[in-house]
Amino acid sequence: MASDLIDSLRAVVGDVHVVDDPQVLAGHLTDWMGKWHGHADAMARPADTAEVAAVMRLCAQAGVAVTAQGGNTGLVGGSVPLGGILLSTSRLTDLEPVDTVGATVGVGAGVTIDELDRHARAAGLSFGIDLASRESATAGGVVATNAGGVRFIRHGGTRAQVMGIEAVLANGSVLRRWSALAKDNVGYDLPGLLCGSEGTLAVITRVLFRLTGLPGPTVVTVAAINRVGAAVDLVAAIRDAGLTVEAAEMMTAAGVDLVTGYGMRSPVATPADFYTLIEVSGPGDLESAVTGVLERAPEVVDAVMEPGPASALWQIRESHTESIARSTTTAVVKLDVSVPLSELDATIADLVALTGHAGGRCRPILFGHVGDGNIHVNLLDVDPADAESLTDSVFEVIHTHRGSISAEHGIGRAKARWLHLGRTEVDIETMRAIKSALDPQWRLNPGVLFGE
Ligand code: 2HG
Ligand code: ZN
Repeated sequence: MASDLIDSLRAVVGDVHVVDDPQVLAGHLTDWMGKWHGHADAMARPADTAEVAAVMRLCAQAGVAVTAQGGNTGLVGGSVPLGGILLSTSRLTDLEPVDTVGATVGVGAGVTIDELDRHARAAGLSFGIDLASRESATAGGVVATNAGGVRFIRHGGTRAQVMGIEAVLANGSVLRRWSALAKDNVGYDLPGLLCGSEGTLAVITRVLFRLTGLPGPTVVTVAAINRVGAAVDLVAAIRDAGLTVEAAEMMTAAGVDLVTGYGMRSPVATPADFYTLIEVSGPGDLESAVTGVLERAPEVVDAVMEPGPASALWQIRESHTESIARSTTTAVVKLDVSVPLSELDATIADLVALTGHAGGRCRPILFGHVGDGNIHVNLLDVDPADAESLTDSVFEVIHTHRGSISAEHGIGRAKARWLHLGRTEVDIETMRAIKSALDPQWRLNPGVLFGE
């Protein structure tokens, strides 16, 4: 790369904010699991949208690739650069005052989800997206990936929270759609398009989010069950009792065994094949109401209940990803899939048959957001030579059950090869046409979504 570009970047963002020291850069060239590796000539840390625009103009003139990186907590290699300039959003951290009447807030792309939620809570509101990586994942990152998380069942995904976006296009133009109006139906939904575009269409610099009310007191229950569909029935029974389901998760015996090995407690005394964690809010005596539902549920083998949301029961569920990363002997194969709720039992049975009994090809740990039909298929100890064919087989099962190959993590680099399983030819051609229109040189986040 021309050292001229590096010099010009330094002139724009300041010397210390252009990092080309290989040792410092190294930490940004791999994901947190150490699974995806990349390279970049330098990392630029612009301070605001104007500086991002200047960086993008310089890279456009030089014909150099740009990959945006927030908390780098993604699970599909989407923020690991393949050459060019790594654009860090770490300095885009401003928080506008919360609009408590309209229930919105504008934030910089580099603000973490935890900071954003605390900011909203200080004003009596909350942010509808929550995920285990909340202290590192950023506003720009969750928007770029259209992240789901544990509150999807209650508030929908990130796209449902986005009212406006400020983003810099590949040529350096600033696109600003920033309307806090509840109704504003003028033309294409560009914020909706950029949400989930995984850094391939623009660099998101600021986001105007919709906020939600605080849920009030909640209880968290973990119920032991021997069929995943029993969790779906339990969610329905809780709703029938006039209560609100704030989250509905599932874990397996193997997953709970794994995390208890890393110091987590067992959720219930009676072992079972599956466990569902459900957080509930509602009026009146919540504990008695939930106890009543649990007692009437025919397939609940055992259950515990604690006040939420800070319950240690959540730690059992949320420590899965990290425990898996620590325990696997080879790069974990992570397949984040979804199926219709009616297909959950049959899908799990097929996945267990495929991964658990196929000659010990791997150690499967399944968990996820059962209320959304979202299963995180984690395959540990996979022989790297077997990873692709195992992935093919899992996706075949998902296809049979009318599911999606990516429920909430996106495509990134990990699933680009399988994009055709998730979308039709015309759909992919349309996406490519949009990519070419906004990024004619295909310089933004190379390798992601469409592959190399
Ligand atoms: C979660 O739900 C995340 O905890 C991570 O989406 C899932 O590690 C995974 O497979
Ligand atoms: Zn998840």
